Amino acid sequence: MAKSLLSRRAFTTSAAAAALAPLVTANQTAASIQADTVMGAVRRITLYAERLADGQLGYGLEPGMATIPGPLIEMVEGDTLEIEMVNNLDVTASLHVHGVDYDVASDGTRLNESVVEPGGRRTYIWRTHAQGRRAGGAGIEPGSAGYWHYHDHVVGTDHGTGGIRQGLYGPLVVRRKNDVRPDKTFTVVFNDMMINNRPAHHAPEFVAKVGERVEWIVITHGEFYHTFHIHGHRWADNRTGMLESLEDPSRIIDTKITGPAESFGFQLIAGERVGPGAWMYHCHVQSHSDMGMAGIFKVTDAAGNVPGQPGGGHSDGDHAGGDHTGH
Ligand SMILES: [Cu+2]
Repeated sequence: MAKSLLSRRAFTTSAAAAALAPLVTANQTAASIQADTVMGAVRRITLYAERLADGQLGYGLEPGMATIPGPLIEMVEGDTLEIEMVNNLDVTASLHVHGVDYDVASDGTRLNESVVEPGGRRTYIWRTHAQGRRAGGAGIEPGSAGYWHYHDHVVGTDHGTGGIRQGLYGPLVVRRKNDVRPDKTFTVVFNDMMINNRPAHHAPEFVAKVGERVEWIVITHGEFYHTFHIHGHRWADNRTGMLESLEDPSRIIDTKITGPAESFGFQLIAGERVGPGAWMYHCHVQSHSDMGMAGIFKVTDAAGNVPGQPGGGHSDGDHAGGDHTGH
C-alpha cells in the first residue's frame, strides 16, 4: 500500500513523532502496524466500492484494486479512523461497521441518511477505546479490542443483503496496545455456501511457514450457520486464541460454530507439533463440506516446501503476508 494513502495527525507530539504506522493491509501489499507507539492516532484512508471484473462487488484501497474480502483494517484501542468512501458503483452503497464507536452519521444506513450515492463520497469516522472502570461503580466497560467486520448496508435492500451477497464486506481487527502481532493474517468469510465469494471447491489456499504466528479472522454472512475447523491445529476460545498464562482457563478448541454476521479470530503457530503439510480448513457442517466449503492451509518447511507436495506455491487471498515481520 502506498504510504501516501495515509495522512495522520496525532493527539500528542510523542505520537506524532512515532514511526510511520500504516494501519491497513490488503492482498499483496506491504504494510505493518507498530501501533503500540501511536496510541490515540487519528488516521485517514480512502476506501473505494467498485465492481470487480467478474461482476461481483468489493472494497479496495485504490481504484481498480477492490478485493473480496475487502482490505484488512487494523486499529489499536484509542485510535480514530476517518474513512472516506468513494462509491464507484452505479448503485447507492455504504459502509457499516461492527464493534467500534461511531455516531449515527457514520452508521452507513438509509435510516440515518449515511449512504453514498453513485459517484459520491462520504467520510465515516470509527473510534475505539480501551477498557476501564466506569465512573460510579457501574463495573468495567469493555474496550474495543476484538475481531470485527464491516459491510455495505444498502445495496439490494435496506440491510445491504445484495451488497453483502456480492462481496461488499471485509475484516477489522482492533488490538490492545500490547497484543502480540501476527506474522500473517488470513480472512475466511462464510457467505451463504461460499468462502470469500469463491465458487464451490475453489476456496482460497493460505500459506505459512512452520513456526509462523498466523492469525485467522472468521466472518459469517448470509442465511446459514457454519462450523469453522482447521486440521492439525487448535486454539484457545478467548479474545486472541492464545493462552495468557499457565493458569488461563480458556477452553481449547479446533472447531467453532458461527452464524450470520458473527466474527471471531485467533492466533496459532503454524505446524506446531504437527509439522509442515497440506492442512484442510473447512466448514464442518457435513453437507456444506461436501458442497465445497473447504480449502487448504499449506504449512511449508523453512525452505518453502510441503512434504509430498509441489513447492509452497503462492499465498492466495491472505492479508499482509509476511509484512508484519521485520518491523
Ligand atoms: Cu457451513
